[in-house]
Amino acid sequence: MEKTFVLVKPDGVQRGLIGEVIRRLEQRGLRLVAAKFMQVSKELAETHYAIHKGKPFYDGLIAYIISTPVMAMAWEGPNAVAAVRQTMGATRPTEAAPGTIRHDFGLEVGRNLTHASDSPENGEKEVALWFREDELVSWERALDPWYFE
Ligand code: DAT
Ligand code: MG
Repeated sequence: MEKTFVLVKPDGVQRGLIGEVIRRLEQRGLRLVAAKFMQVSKELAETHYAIHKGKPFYDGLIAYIISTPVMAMAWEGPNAVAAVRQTMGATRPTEAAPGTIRHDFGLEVGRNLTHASDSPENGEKEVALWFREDELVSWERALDPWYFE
């Protein structure tokens, strides 16, 4: 089953939106695999965002992500990566479609509330970066056949 990594970033946590993000992903039919409320270390933040190193927004991005706790999660389902990216909306809240989290709750790219993996490969990589193998729960939901064909 395809897995994707999701963060409720510090602004989402501070604004009390952890439940809203989880609600939307559950409602969509995705299955929770792991969750951890945590303070991010600078080292983990830099590894997670290594691809953006050197960009003008990089230092601000790292400072933001380590500023206060985050909710880190792994979710799975058919096309989990694409489905979750769609639920989050475009990176810039003003470009995100109405009905997406970034549209419905956000204004600025540097306060866009959530992270979600952008490809199945990065989903695997990011889940492995943020969670130990024994933190991932493999389970079946009674309603799975009504979400997964
Ligand atoms: P996404 O989070 O949609 O995958 P990304 O990987 O391109 O977007 O960038 C990671 C984060 O960095 C993004 O959520 C917010 C921040 N960011 C990206 N582009 C930015 C910009 N031009 N100015 C400020 N922050 C930016
Ligand atoms: Mg990204």
